[in-house]
Amino acid sequence: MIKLYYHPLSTYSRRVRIALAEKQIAYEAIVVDMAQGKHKDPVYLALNPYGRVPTIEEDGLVLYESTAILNYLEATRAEPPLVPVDLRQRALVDMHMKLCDIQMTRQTGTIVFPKRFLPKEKWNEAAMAAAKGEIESHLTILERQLAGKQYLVAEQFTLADICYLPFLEFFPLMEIAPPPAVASWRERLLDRPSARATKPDA
Ligand SMILES: N[C@@H](CCC(=O)N[C@@H](CS)C(=O)NCC(=O)O)C(=O)O
Repeated sequence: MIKLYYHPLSTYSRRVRIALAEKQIAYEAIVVDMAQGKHKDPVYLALNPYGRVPTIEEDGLVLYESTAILNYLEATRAEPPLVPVDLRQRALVDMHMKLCDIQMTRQTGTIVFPKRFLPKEKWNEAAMAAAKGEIESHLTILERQLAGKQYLVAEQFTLADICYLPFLEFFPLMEIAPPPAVASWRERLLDRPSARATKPDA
């Protein structure tokens, strides 16, 4: 059985938990107590030398990096499919997964981490404003790509949507008002049972 090392508030872990839920894969969930620094404990570092979550372990294979884990789950458990059959569409899924990590995730962390975990006097407000601007520019591009569509690629919920989903949760906290097609895509994604089941409490 797959072991998943994760934290309930971790966005990247949530990607993996959503895919596991969508595919109804049974797994052993192991919380890494990050508040206690357990992700930097030598025991965990022996598994994932970067000291981050998520990590999965199956039959001696240890895998980290959420997008690599998503691709592994898809390659080993094809049903229900979370990528299109058509190879050109599949390539678009890969493109969007990559772009999510380049244009959205770090910028979201720059705003959300201080807002959730640091006192206001420790916020780097210039960096936070710059990150917000980068996200808004990215959303302008996504808006054009999502116009008239339900999902990013091939009218199908895919790994590309999963990559974005946990980060879309933070628009209110980031005070980002998404343009209309992004807003309805966001609602559609956050309403999925797999998203509801993995929504962080805090
Ligand atoms: N690129 C990694 C990012 C994972 C990541 O940064 N996870 C955060 C929690 S959401 C973490 O473990 N941070 C602790 C650290 O960087 O020390 C992935 O896609 O899995």
